[in-house]
Amino acid sequence: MISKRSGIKVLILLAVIVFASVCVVPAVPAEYEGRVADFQQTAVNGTAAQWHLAKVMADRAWKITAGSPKIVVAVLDSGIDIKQEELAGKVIASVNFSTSRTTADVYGHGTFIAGLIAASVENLETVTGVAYNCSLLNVKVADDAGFTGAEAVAKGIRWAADNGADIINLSVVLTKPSTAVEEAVKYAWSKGCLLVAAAGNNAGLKPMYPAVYQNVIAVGATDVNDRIPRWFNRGQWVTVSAPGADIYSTLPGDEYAQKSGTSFATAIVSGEAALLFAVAVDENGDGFVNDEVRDAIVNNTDAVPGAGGTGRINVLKAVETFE
Ligand SMILES: [Ca+2]
Ligand SMILES: [Ca+2]
Repeated sequence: MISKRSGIKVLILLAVIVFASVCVVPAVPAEYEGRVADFQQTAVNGTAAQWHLAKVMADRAWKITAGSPKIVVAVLDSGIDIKQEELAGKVIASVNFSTSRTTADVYGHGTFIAGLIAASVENLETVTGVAYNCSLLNVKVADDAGFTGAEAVAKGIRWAADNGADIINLSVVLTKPSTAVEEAVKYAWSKGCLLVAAAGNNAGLKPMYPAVYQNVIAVGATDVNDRIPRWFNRGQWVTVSAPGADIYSTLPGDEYAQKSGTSFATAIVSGEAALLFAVAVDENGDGFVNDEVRDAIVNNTDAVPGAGGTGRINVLKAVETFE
């Protein structure tokens, strides 16, 4: 299917390295187990499914802020199943820049991203988003086989910036630079949006786009034991790392699964950003908080040997900087 495409070939992060049905989930460290169980009763292969929430201390950050429906995260992806039980009422608008005929998520990637960011806190048996009170924009840029292109991504970024997005989640990877995408990134940043993008899963050093562009938070992956997955891109251009291996979230049709990839680490950082937008202060008086939120994320990580960027995110530490 790639051969049908002209110009830059883009693959939405097929971050589906591991599915729940076949994976062996590493044990959750003892210090996290109790807190994970407080929020997530579901276990996958005996492990607390959403271990990432406690690992990045999102559950403790919620005691300071649980975000707000006024904070809007645009998910530029394969669409979102707006009827997913965990996402009811979260998606405030949908738009389609892909070649698909529908804004629905046939491929199943965008719904997984949406759940990590905004899944309801009310149904504790399944999934809770890092910023479970926030709202979502369903910006479909990838077709029903998961492929997208620079033109769709650039249009999606501009549409999101013009339609109320505070954060733009880009779990997509272009292997070549694109002036259109770079200009769209600059435009969105100038409108106050924070852009968060995946570093990619092909274990290389080569820059990936749009992650490498200025002011975009480029996200690498860690696992449950704060080790670095072998597939993670290790370039110096990575900004921060977040949990991206054996991550549990929502699929279309009220299904759930565990998957791995920097796509999912990216969504967790977007969730952190959504919490921060609810409390951030425009300290430098430029009219926007995207710069303060970016700095709070980047400067409040935990040191993890080998992790990309400044380390693995810590949502509690970052939220506390605005207290
Ligand atoms: Ca839930
Ligand atoms: Ca500012």
